[in-house]
Amino acid sequence: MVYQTRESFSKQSIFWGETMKKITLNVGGMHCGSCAMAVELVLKDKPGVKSAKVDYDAKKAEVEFDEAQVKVDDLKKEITKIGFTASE
Ligand SMILES: [Cu+2]
Repeated sequence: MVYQTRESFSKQSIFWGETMKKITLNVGGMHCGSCAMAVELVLKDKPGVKSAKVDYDAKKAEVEFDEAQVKVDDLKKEITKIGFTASE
């Protein structure tokens, strides 16, 4: 069955609550809104990332992720992989 039981759903929620982290990264090298969009997309694509919001004007990326699945360094790596810089 593809349906999730109520039990497994609540377990998952507890799990998320314990290991969820929200960080803001400084992103360098963006020169327009589509750069920001590209950064946002690679972050969102990363398993374990719950949400990603990149502010082009502020040059910052706000990422909510599950520390049990993905590390800050992995997120930074994804950003540098597509040609930008990332620092905490
Ligand atoms: Cu651009």
